[in-house]
Amino acid sequence: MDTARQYDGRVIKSFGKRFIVQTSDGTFDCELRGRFRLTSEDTVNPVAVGDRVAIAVETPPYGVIEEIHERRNKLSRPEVIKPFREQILVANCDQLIVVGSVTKPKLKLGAIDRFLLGAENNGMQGVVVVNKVDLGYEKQMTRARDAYTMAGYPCIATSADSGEGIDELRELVKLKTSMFCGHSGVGKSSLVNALQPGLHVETGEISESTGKGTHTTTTIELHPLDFGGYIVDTPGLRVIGIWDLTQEDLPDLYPEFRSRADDCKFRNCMHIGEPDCAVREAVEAGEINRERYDGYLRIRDTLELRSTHPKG
Ligand SMILES: Nc1nc2c(ncn2[C@@H]2O[C@H](COP(=O)(O)OP(=O)(O)OP(=O)(O)O)[C@@H](O)[C@H]2O)c(=O)[nH]1
Ligand SMILES: [Mg+2]
Ligand SMILES: [Zn+2]
Repeated sequence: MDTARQYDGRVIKSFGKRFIVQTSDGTFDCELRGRFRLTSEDTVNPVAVGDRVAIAVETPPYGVIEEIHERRNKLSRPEVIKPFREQILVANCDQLIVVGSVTKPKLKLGAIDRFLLGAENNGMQGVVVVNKVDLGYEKQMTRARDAYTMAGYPCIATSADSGEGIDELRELVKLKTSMFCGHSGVGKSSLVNALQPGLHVETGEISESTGKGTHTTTTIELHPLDFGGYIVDTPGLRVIGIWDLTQEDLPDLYPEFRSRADDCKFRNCMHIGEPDCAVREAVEAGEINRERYDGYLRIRDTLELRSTHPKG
């Protein structure tokens, strides 16, 4: 006789073959029904942190994941050991909160742009947070505001130390799933702790490919917020979610280019010097931020053309 109780829940943490699933009735320690284990050869983890799942609980606190609900989006990377396999870092993440600091370390718009590309490339809302405004450096804040509000991104000034902007940030993350990213030392963990004191975020190990073969395991965790929503903290990374990009993909990932590209003479205009390019004209007219545009050219230079890319 099947006396198991059924719940819908969210995977908030995983340890190898075990998944912690949060439900309206608390959290359960779950494993997978056998049939999920042998899914696609191309995927490392058939169930990812962030997945919405149906579970059966017979002997609390243990349960079994019976079904994975359709994913709205996912953020993945090539698996470290077998790079042709996909490793999903997080599923169903609404926002990428891209954090920079006015100083210590100094503000790098190019770094923020790269993370925003990761958001655009994976169907997440990008949000820019410039932290440590208690240290002054108003010019840096203005520089960021010019670049990102013109591009259409929310851009807020915060200080985890003084509390400035924390209420505004809390409104932005409320009832959503948000992943904090940005270079090391900008104050991601401090902001997460300021949002919900006592959350006591410990960042797991997650490393990026350095091209030198130094990798470690990945531990990503969704922290439920008292006021609704989930937060994922990450340790300093340089990129996220753009490992498969080619030069041709890039223009579409800049909202302020996207909205003008229809007015370019050429349908596949890359906005790099073609005649009658509406994007270049907007840069000249001060309607597209020049630093963003120059950054676009620099990032483009680091990418391959599709014809030379495995995905081509
Ligand atoms: N003045 C000032 N210092 C801050 C602020 N936020 C964080 N810090 C300091 O900056 C340092 C780095 O903060 P963390 O929160 O650890 O930065 P992080 O982005 O999580 O860094 P990683 O985990 O290494 O990626 C710590 O010494 C914090 O005390 C702020 O708003 N103002
Ligand atoms: Mg941290
Ligand atoms: Zn153009």
